[in-house]
Amino acid sequence: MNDTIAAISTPFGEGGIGVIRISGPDALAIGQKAFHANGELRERYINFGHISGLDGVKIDTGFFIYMKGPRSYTGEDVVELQCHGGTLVLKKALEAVLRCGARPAGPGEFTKRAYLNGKLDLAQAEAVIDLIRAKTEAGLSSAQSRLSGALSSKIDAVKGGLFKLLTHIEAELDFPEDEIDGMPDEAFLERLSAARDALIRLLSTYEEGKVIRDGVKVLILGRPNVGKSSLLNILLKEERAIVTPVPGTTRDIIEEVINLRGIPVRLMDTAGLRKTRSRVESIGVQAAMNRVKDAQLVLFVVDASSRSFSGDIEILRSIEGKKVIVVANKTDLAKDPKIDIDGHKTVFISALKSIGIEELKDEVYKEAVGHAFDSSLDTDPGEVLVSARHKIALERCLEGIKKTEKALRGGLAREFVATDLRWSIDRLGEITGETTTEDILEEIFNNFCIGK
Ligand SMILES: Nc1nc2c(ncn2[C@@H]2O[C@H](COP(=O)(O)OP(=O)(O)O)[C@@H](O)[C@H]2O)c(=O)[nH]1
Ligand SMILES: [Mg+2]
Repeated sequence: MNDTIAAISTPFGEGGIGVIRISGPDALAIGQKAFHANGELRERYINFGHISGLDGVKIDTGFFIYMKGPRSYTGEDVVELQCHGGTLVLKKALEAVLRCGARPAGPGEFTKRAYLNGKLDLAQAEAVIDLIRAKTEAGLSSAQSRLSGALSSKIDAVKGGLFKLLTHIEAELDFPEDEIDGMPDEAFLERLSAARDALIRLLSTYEEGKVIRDGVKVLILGRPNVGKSSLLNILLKEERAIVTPVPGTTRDIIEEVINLRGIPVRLMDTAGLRKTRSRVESIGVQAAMNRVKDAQLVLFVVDASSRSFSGDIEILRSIEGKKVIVVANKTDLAKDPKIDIDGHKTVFISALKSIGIEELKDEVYKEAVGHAFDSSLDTDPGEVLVSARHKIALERCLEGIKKTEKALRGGLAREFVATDLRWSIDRLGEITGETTTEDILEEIFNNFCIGK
């Protein structure tokens, strides 16, 4: 962290403005070599001037913003250069900055420095990337709430409780002759179980949190001409897939992301499943089946007006074990349709007449999240667990607490109780970053983009 890093922090491509971020002990000196202010440079002020290389040739006019550490994103001296957001302009401006002595920043390196300098804890740093990638309101507010420290303070509260217990035991161990009121096992166990309950509660939100952040993959499957593409179109509210009365129209897989009751749903429309002599179509059929494994939910579309469902049932049985909602389409053509396909949950719709679509969305939400959609429900988005890494740490902490309880109940020496407890506390520290190993840090920040 002794060197000074620089990167283009705005996305690649053309834009109104582009920003080059420089961070490190020499940020100001390097920035000043590449930028020539029209007046006297001031800190935390938008300084106008131009960027040029060491050779003095002007690259672009722009602004120079200097944030002296620790009052900056990374906690170090930071300079941000704004110029026009052209690919070549930015490339040349960055080259100039690098030639003036900065090193190209690696992925997530600015945020990593912010973490190492204590501007953010690890859970907050992870929230930064979720915030950037959020696709729905729910995902965004979850990331914002974690970035402001909601999850961290929850973890810290549990950790603080466990830590108090640990200091108590350690005091008993260190000063056995002093009359420290030993905590009775009962009281000890009570506090452990409070911590355990808090962890279990948090862990129970993981399925929902994961869906809010990562979304779900939903595969639309069924025989030809049942209305799969029509269903995709109506869910998308646009004519994305070609719809014709000719069976076998869709061959490629068509993928689109929709916002369904706040969760990002990746919808995949596929070729109708049938035996076919067309080479192109049979490749499409194979491609559809290949996607089954990957999908979290299958919308299996059938034609409600048809007389027999044996062909549908045959296909459904070939994907046994998958989460399936049967979508009985074309109810406008069927009077009083009653369909029972191997007892699968069935929603009746008409993609043509737009009937039953809201009910279908509710069912998809229920299957994906695990409980019914309720717009009046006002859960704090920060109280939802979204990361597999956090989940594993919490589960291990839970294991540690159970071991501690067992050690206490079994009357083991306090030393052993203390060891288990300390181990559990360290697992919580992995979430906020106090006890995270270097390779895990690497992995987390490598997921970031360069410039962040
Ligand atoms: N009556 C009626 N026709 C529909 C409905 N949904 C789709 N269709 C028609 O069924 C035919 C096949 O639809 P399409 O979406 O291409 O089916 P796919 O082959 O499963 O993708 C088209 O002529 C659609 O207009 C519906 O709900 N009611
Ligand atoms: Mg189709």
